[in-house]
Amino acid sequence: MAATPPVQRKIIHIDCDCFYASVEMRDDPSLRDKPVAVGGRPESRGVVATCNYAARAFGVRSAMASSQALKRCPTLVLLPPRFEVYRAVSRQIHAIYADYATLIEPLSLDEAYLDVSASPHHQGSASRIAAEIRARIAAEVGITASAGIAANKFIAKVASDWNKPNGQFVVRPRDADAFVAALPVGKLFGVGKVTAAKLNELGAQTCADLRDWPLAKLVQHFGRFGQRLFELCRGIDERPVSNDQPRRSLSVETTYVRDLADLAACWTELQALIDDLHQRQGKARDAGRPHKAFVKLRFDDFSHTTVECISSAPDASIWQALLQEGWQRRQRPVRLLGVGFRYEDEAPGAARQLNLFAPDPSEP
Ligand code: DCP
Ligand code: MG
Repeated sequence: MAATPPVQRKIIHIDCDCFYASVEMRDDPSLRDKPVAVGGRPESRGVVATCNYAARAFGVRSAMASSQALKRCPTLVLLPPRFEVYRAVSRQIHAIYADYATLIEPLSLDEAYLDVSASPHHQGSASRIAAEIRARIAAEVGITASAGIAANKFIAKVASDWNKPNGQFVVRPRDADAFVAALPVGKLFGVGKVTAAKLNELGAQTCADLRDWPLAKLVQHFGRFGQRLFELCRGIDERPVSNDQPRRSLSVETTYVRDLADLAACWTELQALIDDLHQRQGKARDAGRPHKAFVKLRFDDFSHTTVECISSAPDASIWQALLQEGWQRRQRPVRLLGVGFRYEDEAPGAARQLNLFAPDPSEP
């Protein structure tokens, strides 16, 4: 007999505020009132990994070229990343989470879902549990975190951004319907920029707009994902909090100090990346058989493109064809190349890290 799920779940999504930058401000309090970013140097074509909220006020953002960030904010303090320190801090935070829930799904170094439906703490009040976790992170680790509390993962994740930084937001079950109705479609889990633009073009700006669409129309435009959209725009998300999720993608990429001038130069570099990818695939015990292979290119004008095909064991000719097609699309010098595999059932934009706490060979 299948187990019946609890009537009402209590999920906390918790996410540290400007994580790498917070750790840097903790370790050097003189940075607190300055705009701070962590990332690569502009001379070596570095990008911003993250920045504090003072820097965000100048328009600095994650993944922006550092040169661009310094243009927007000339007083920006740009620090090199210290990944070992961030990993140690992450371990401390995840140990605190473990005091409050047995069902924990880590999403990244600074982010996790906790299912506290059966928690004995604070008479089961998820809001009070979240507040206590955040207070302990502040006191014991020295950085701040924000939390969202709701009956499912999708709403909890959106809610954790609501009172960020250093805040929390509860969406009670009776308020969930109105909360979701007002959300722009881009907030839906799995809806990236491209899908959001397509939905907007088709006339849906908010989840309320999308609710007017019959299921058949959603499936017609978005295939299998249409069914998910139908549920999500109504606030329905039954995904369990799971600490044992299958891998969805594996990739390696490199930004080159000097642009790769032509297709031949790209192919030489791509072969090294493919070797690296195969090595990582060998080490990733949770990686099954890939479903698709992809090649990603970023050009000197920062435009980028990804080409993929269905293949579980691509040989050199397949990789070469993918590269060639990507290159043909712009025919410009290339600053970044990436290769990767996708596995079945990948939710868009949901790439998982290889292992949260292992050294990541793709890091600079
Ligand atoms: N990160 C990165 N490159 C990105 C995005 C993030 O290297 N494009 C790193 C740096 C971040 C950390 O991951 O500190 C956590 O990512 P988040 O998306 O949670 O961003 P932050 O914690 O920095 O900021 P926020 O306060 O918005 O959560
Ligand atoms: Mg964060």
